[in-house]
Amino acid sequence: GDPGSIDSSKSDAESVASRISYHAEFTPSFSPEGFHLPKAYFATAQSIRDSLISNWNATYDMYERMNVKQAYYLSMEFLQGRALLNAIGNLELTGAYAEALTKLGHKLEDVVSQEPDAALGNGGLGRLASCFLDSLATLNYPAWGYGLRYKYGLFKQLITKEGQEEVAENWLQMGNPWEIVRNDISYPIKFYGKVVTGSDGKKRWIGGQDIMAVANDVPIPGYKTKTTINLRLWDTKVPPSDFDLSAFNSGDHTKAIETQADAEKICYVLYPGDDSLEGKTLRLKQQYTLCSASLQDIIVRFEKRSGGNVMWKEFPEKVAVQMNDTHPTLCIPELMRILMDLKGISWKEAWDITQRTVAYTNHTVLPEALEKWSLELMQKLLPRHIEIIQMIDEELVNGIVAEFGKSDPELLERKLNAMRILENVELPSSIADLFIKPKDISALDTTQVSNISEEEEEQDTIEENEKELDLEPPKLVRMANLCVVGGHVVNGVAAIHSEIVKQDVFNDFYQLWPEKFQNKTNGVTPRRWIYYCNPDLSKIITKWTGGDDWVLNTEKLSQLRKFADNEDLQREWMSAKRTNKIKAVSYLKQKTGYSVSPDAMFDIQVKRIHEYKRQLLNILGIIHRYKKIKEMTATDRKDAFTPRVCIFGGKAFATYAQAKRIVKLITDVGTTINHDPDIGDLLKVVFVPDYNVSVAELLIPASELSQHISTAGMEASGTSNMKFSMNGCVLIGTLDGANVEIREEVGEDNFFLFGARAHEIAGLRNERAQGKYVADPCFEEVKEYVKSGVFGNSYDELMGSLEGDEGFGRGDYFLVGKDFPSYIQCQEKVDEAYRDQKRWTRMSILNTAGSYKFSSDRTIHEYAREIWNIQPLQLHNAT
Ligand code: DL6
Repeated sequence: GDPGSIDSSKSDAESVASRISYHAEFTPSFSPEGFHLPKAYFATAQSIRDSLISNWNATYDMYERMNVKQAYYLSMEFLQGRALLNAIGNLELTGAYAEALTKLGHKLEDVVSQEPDAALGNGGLGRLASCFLDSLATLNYPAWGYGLRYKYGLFKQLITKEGQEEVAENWLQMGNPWEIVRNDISYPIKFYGKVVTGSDGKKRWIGGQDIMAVANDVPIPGYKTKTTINLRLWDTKVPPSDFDLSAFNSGDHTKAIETQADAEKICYVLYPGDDSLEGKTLRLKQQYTLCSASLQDIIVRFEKRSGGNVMWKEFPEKVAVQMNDTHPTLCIPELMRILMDLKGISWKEAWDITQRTVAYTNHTVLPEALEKWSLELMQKLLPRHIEIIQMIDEELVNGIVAEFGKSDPELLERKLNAMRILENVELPSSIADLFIKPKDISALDTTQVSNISEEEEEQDTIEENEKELDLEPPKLVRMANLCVVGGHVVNGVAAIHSEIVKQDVFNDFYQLWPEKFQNKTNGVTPRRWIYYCNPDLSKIITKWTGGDDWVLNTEKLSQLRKFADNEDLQREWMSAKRTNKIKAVSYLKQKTGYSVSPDAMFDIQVKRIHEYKRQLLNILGIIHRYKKIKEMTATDRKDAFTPRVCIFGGKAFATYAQAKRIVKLITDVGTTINHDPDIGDLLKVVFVPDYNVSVAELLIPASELSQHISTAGMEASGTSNMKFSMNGCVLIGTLDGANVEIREEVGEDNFFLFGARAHEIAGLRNERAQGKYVADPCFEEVKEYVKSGVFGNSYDELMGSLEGDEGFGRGDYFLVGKDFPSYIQCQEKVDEAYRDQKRWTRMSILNTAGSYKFSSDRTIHEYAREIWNIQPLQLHNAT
């Protein structure tokens, strides 16, 4: 029979069991005998995939027939995690699947844990994209994601004696049951070559290297809805005709497969090392592949849906393109190129269409993370795009001159320097003439020139030439500026961050176009991040809020507030937390070898390792605690400190040496403390290797305290803070990113706040640089302790970074020392609060209750209404 349909003569579980058995037999990825766990996982996934495909088809068909406006979320990262539990849960088949698998000899949870994480991302930016897809599908918004299908993801992190080591993450090794290869959907992608002007005056980009991008679709099911949207991931291949058979037959096998490897390597890894020119070229090729393939696909769909009557100016009424950070910036010149060179549209109209179509989300204010590409490299790889970018820059320059006039050359120069897309590139001469400074004019004074001997003049010229050779600054393309200019909306990802975007990072643009700037505070999906990852807590929430509709309407969570002191709820709440802690205890034992006590407070910091996120502050705080414990008598210790298990997790970028040193310090401190017989259960420090979505799903429900302690103003939002709060974890943090809004919602009594404020940071750095800084004695002591080698090494570079600017010194740019005393004091308050378990449980409940604003459903409604202008469309209404 049809394996995709449920047989109504059988119970759901029987029907599911027969679908699973069908796939085990007829969609085999394994040898026929046996039904071991990996095979059970595959057959189970394939059985649910049938339902997803039929819903996907129905959803697509409806969009096609109704010709609705669709939003497209372009992102270099999607951190999807596992899909199986989410899919069967969203289709409301969890019970049937659990029963069916039991009949077949397995437990659902064992089958589910066979699935490798789809780790096509790095951190918050990629996980946000995945949460957005979940909300889009759940809320029935017509929208798709576009990304790249990396064969190896980022990397797998091993923790060894040396600290972090990276190995390839071969997540596709066993195949991927969730992807559907669309061999009929592929687009040509060109690199290099040159631009020629045809006799009709049209520009054509010819020659160079041609590859193909092939579509792989991952169905994204909404929760309790038939709507199933699409994540289309591009894979790169050579065009079929490009295999050099004659080279192969003549024995030059390497040459024959070279072109193939050159195309395929584009989709090998996320963020390949970019220190070399080759690395930079590969990254740019990745970005262009994503933009070009996705836009070609969107345009084909638009043309098809327009029937025979394509009205290009209506494109923005059918298409919204969201650029997730600057990685997809090339959408702007690519859309211009397609519209002008391939569709024959004028510059003016193409620019209007482009601007109305694309919008840009900024996810970082770190200057080093704002992408700039070498003009020379782009000119080589994408010659036509550079012409277009130069033209956009020229129009921008003219606009700035028109706006700020020519009367104040200094102001004009400042504006041009801040806002131009091209950096260190000459201005058109008509404008450059405005900036001849008095000094330059005197240099033109012929009477002076005539006083200089020819020899001296020659010498000067040589020096000038040398200066030019040595110091000529590189010509660059500023992608963020191009995004701001080319898009109709720029948004930040939390209220404080959006203010910084307006007042600082893009202030000149904000003054010119205030209406472009918006805030969209991030959110996370309550399905994955409460309902599926924390079933025990979910049952309690359902019971106390009177139904499970909180999963869709998180406002309902606020009803828990009135029961925060209720003893029954408190008992149930603590018991759920304990169950989750016990699960975490066995996971930690299995992954790290350390045994930790479920009676201790679980204190967690999991996120990418970065100096601004200040894992260093956390570990120095732990060292301070360790030292104090050691200095006390055994009885004093017990009274003074609350037992804690301090858990860290996160990847350091492979070439980020300082971050890797932080990982090393944490693991070394763990080795010392965890083996110290004086300490016992009073303090444990564990670093969980290879942190990913699935590890987060296990740790977050078990957490009691979590740390979000970035230098104020530097964390755009943070999203794990939201997940922790939802799961009844109390936060310790600075006033940064979404912490600010979380604290407002959960109440200041239920958030441990410390540290300098964002507006104080610049002043504090200045003071520090001028030596006007009073060192905190405890901080100095802790640094000396580390330097003395207690943890096996003196950590010169790491400790040096916290000191002046000599030697290893970096002047403590992230103000770890400045915030250290208030952090330690705040941690003392945490210890005290935890000792009163009633008080702590109340804080925990109030965190969950106050977290409802941070559902990505809320965020997606805001994007849909205020940026994309798309409407929800439910399948059964339309059919
Ligand atoms: O907006 C999602 C996420 C924020 O929550 C984090 O605060 C922020 O660090 C992260 N930004 C990036 C930027 N990377 N780049 N490029 O990952 O975005």
